[in-house]
Amino acid sequence: MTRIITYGTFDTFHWGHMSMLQRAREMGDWLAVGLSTDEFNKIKGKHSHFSYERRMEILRGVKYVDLIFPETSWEQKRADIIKYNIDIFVIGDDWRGKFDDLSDLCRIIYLPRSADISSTLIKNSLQK
Ligand code: C2G
Repeated sequence: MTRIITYGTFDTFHWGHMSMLQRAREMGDWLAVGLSTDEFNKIKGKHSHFSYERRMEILRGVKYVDLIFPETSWEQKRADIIKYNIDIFVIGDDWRGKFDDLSDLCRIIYLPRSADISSTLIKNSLQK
């Protein structure tokens, strides 16, 4: 059984998020998602339109996701990978190279981001 992990905010859930989760899940048999809490988003310099609870409800409905747990710090990834016995860490290529230090624990794969869609784009259109 190949176990995958990914992380994100998944605000104003859209096609780019779905595609990322689908491609991540198809690399193995089980996908865990570390969902950024509202407090961790502040540390990341992000503000999400939807609360952690709402973002979690949406992710729960995605058939590619097997487990959701809170992402509360930058440093927790090593412990998560060990705890969930992870084989592959997958994230979008906007993070290329940023998590290479975890490569002693598992494979690291940066997948291409979907073009022409983002939470920022959706939020900006909502404000108009
Ligand atoms: N994504 C994508 N295409 C888009 C937008 C997002 O493939 N058009 C991917 C990102 O690359 C990421 C995932 O969807 O793998 C979640 O994106 P975000 O919610 O923007 O994640 P982010 O806030 O960058 O959090 O510690 C890591 C962070 O928590 C990542």
